[in-house]
Amino acid sequence: AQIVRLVDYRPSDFLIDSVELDVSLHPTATQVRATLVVRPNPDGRPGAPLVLDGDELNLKAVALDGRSLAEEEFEASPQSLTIMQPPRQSFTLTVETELNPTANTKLMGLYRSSGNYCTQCEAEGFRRITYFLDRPDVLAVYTTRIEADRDEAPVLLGNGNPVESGSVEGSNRHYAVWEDPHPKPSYLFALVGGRLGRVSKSFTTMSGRAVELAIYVEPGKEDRADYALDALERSMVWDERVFGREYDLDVFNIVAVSDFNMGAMENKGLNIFNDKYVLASPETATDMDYAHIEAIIAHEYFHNWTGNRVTCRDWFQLCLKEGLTVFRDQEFSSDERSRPVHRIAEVKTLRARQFLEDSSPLAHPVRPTQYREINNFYTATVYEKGAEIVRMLKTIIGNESFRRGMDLYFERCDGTAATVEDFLEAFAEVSGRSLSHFARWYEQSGTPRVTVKSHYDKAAGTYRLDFTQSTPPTPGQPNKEAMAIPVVLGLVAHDGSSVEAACEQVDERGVFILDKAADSLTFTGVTSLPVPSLFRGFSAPVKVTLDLPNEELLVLLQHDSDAFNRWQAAQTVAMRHLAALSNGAQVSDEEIDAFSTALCSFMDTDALRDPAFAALVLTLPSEADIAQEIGKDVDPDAIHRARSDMRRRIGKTCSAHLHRFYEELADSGPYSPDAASAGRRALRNASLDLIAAADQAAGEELAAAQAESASNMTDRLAALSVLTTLPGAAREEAITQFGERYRNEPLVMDKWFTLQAAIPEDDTLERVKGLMEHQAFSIGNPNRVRSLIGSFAMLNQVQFNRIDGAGYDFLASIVLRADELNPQLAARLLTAFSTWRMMESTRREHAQRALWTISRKPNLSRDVGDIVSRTLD
Ligand code: DPP
Ligand code: ZN
Repeated sequence: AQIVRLVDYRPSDFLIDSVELDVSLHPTATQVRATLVVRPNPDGRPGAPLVLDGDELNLKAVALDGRSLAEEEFEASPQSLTIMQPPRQSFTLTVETELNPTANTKLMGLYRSSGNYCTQCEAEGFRRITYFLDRPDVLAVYTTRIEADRDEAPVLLGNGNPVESGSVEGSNRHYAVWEDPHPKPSYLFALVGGRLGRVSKSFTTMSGRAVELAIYVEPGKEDRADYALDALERSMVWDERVFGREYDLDVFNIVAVSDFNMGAMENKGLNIFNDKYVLASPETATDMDYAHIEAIIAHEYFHNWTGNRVTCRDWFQLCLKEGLTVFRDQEFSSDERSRPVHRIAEVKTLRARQFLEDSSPLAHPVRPTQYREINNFYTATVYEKGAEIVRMLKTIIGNESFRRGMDLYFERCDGTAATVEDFLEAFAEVSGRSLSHFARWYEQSGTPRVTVKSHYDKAAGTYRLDFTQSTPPTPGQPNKEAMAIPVVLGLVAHDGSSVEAACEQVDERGVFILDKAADSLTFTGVTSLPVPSLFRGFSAPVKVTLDLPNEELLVLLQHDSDAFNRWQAAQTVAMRHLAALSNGAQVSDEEIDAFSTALCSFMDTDALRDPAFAALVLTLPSEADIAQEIGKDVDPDAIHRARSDMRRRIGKTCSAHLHRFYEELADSGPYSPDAASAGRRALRNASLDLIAAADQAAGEELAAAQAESASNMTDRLAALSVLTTLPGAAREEAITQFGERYRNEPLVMDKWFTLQAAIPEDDTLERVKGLMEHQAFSIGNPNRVRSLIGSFAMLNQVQFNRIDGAGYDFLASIVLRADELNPQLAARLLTAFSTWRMMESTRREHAQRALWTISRKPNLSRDVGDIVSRTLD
């Protein structure tokens, strides 16, 4: 397949100023007439032919300035339409295509979900609707007329503002016309037609304009959209307050659909969401679901400025909108909830997904330099590491310069298709700093490793920290250069007081920029041995190796003023024990006891002050985290045993505390999804998990009772999750009951699939195969497939990586089956193999064989072909 390269970018030879789309919806024969006003681009090649992109299109007619084109004047295939000698000035091209939305299982372009019509155009889906210059640097204003059967689609929605609607004479059809005055790239186009319920609310912007906000959902589920609507309003207020950004249309519509490849899509004025990220009620959604809904509603809304008003020049710049918008939604969630708790959650995700990707054969720069299939670059690296870069930039230049830089970026780039260089230039200008070294974060892939050694000279009163950094080789980048790494740091005394010591290279905010391969900091006036607290708030996306003994790290758990590093200290000590146990080393009872005792005293003094934080401290690194830490010749069974063993030992030592929390934090009053209430539930359920690890009988009794009597989904699911770790009749009974109770709630059945797929026992693979026959499962629905198959492959370390290779063979067969329907979904599942080189040799061989089987299949999609070849490389 063809490779697209950043260095080959050149401006389009033509521009399209306006688009009039007339779409007449029909289940199998939708008619589309596109009227494009086209002109040669002054920056393009003069006299070039006009080559429009298509994808599986069926051309019905083509006319230029109203005249039907003769056969020799154009060339058409399902994949493109070429006008050989277009006029040298502005002209009108009219193209008619016919689509079959019912047969569109790729969920790209125009398709049907539960009978409703909807679209997905990012990245290259608009070319599945009509022939077009389907690239983000071609910005046009759009008018859309949508016509449909009144019974089939009483609701008709488009981008922008509604301008007209009415009946089609002499038929049961009706139409609506939508006008979007803001020039936009084709990937932001959307339309919806269907039977939908609606909730709405009016919002007044900072300059006093009225905007009608509405969310459309499956009829009967309107009350489950209230939380999303509230989150939308809070997002709008926040973006005005924090970034001075106001909304710019008369309406803002969100539609929830049940078949969707991504989380959601920021189409101008008409966001389309995976219903998983809209619908919530206490009975069907967990605290985590509520948090995700809030974050994704905010994310898509924030795209209105970072992505839509300022869009991307080409797809290599994807991080320009995604990294920045993730940063913005993270800041929003931090302001709405608890900042340290949210920061820890962000970092856990970053490590679990992005660090993993960065150490795998799929590693790539935040701004890739080439791709075969752009859909495969909607990755944790582009999104999450992209957000970390923006956060580091803010740390380096300071809050005030950061805000001024954002203002300048908006002012300068509004209405344009911009690049990462345009973005950095705004900050360099307002701060007066060169960002050319910093820009390497966009170019160099791999996670830097920073090693720190400490030296205390009591007689001289000096304390020295020696830093070294290195980044391992990644595909296409054998040699690495030093990065500009902001280290936010402080010194903590053993009694908990903070040490005031001077060091020239550390500014008054505690920021030191490590921009060489090696550097040292010397603090003077240090009268007793301090404990260094480094990378406070996780100030850079790096892996840190510290020479501190466990006892000193545990001083930080107790005393650091930085909550992130308190949590990190406990994680680091736990990880040392877990890695040692997994590698077959003996860890003495005294050592584990020292850790457990530190947890107990933390629980005594602090846990109830911030239960959400305490729940995070009590949760050990996951099996996948431990595998990543070990890095090679991984034996997932040994890791599983080690983690179970450590949970059991902590559960025993801390038993009294855990039981006390379990009782004191019992459910009181009606459910509320707010962060404080969610935190209490999180701590109580984390306690239950450790109780069960230490005492199966006690755990089973409590969990079975909770699964039965819980008044909300968070507690019910947590109880069932604990039960899944305890084989036996009680578990099977609880699983059956849950499945019966929620059989008509697809999003809850997803949770049921996930829990069962994650059971770390030998018969889980058979269970998963059996569940594929369940009436609630469907191979065509991405949420179902990800819940059952994706969870098995990504969450169940021991069973996916079975020593007999059956887990790999199973995933390979599903990938091939899914690829025939939905390549994006298949490619996503396939990324579960990206850890294969880390495994010990027997598993490695099985995985390689399964990957070969996939790669040899004829007619693989470009999506799967690209991932499988990079994974094997
Ligand atoms: N809809 C996806 C997102 O918002 C891609 N733009 O991240
Ligand atoms: Zn996004």
